[in-house]
Amino acid sequence: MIARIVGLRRCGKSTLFNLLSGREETGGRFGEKRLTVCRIADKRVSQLAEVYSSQKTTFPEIKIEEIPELSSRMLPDIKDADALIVPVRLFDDPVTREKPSPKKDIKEIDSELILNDVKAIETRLGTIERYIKKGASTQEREELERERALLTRLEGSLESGIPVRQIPLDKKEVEKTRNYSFASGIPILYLLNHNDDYKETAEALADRLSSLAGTDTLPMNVKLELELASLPDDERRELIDEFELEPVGADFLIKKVYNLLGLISFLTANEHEARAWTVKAGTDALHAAGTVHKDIQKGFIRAEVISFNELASVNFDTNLAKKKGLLRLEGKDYIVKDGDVILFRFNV
Ligand SMILES: Nc1nc2c(ncn2[C@@H]2O[C@H](COP(=O)(O)OP(=O)(O)OP(=O)(O)O)[C@@H](O)[C@H]2O)c(=O)[nH]1
Ligand SMILES: [Mg+2]
Repeated sequence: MIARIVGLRRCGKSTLFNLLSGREETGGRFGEKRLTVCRIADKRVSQLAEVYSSQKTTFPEIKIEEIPELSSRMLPDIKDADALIVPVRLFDDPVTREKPSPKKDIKEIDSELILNDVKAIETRLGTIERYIKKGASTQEREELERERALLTRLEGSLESGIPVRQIPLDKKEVEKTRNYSFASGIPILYLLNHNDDYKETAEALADRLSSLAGTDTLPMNVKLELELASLPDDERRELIDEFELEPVGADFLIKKVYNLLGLISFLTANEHEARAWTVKAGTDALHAAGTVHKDIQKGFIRAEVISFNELASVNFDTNLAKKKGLLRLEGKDYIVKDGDVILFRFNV
């Protein structure tokens, strides 16, 4: 899984990347892409590790890459992103002194993504036309015509400024559009990057944007958060208390991206390792088993499942959980939930 940071000039991309990567340098070298791996902090894993005296704890990770500019040169690099983190400037531009124009900026970013998708659609429509003319078989022809109808519909919406992520599609169409990896179809987290002067503006904008399909929002003062993050713990706490600050924190941001991707974690724990595993929401027990090990999937018998909160409610006493009927035996088709603690039973 990879999320990419993209945005307009001086919106705070490099500052955000430094916060997420724990780096202190002021910015990437000009035009340089930078990659970091962030872990999805999960207190439940640490708690399980304590209970089971696990030797190791393992958290899910997500790659985050900073794209230095939003240009047609860089667009191929963002197309395979699973999510985009888009900082939006809500402070006066330190170079031009221009006031923020967040709505205009958001539009501009969408236009750039949309333009790229329209070009891709036009190319594909041309190819379809040629195939049909060349005399495809009836079956091929029907398929091509269906594809052409879908692409034409998408093109119409795009041309009126609606990004793919906001176009209602059925399951089959979603599957089809995935093959094209449309840039405007990638889910977006708008990071409303504000200073003190624009805090309220950012919060109001977050409310308004939150209803858009395929997007999430987070108001944050990235520069301040980076400054706080680079302080020793006691100094940071002092500042937070003194100025009544409410930092969002990099962990919360990363969790937001994780959720935006439709990902959930299930947990496993024993004396060797306590671990959170990533699956798409809606994954069944059989495939969840496969993420742990292919052999467990092949030899799957059943899954012993309890939610983390239920397990915590009996003080992590599995026997008591069994007595109370909280520990369930689930089959292959059981849909795994976030925070399920699972023990897979399998044959080798
Ligand atoms: N007040 C304020 N200034 C910020 C914030 N985030 C970034 N800045 C400032 O805005 C300027 C640009 O920040 P960068 O992180 O370099 O932005 P960028 O998007 O990487 O910029 P380019 O790479 O030049 O496009 C710097 O002077 C930052 O200090 C913020 O949250 N609040
Ligand atoms: Mg930069």
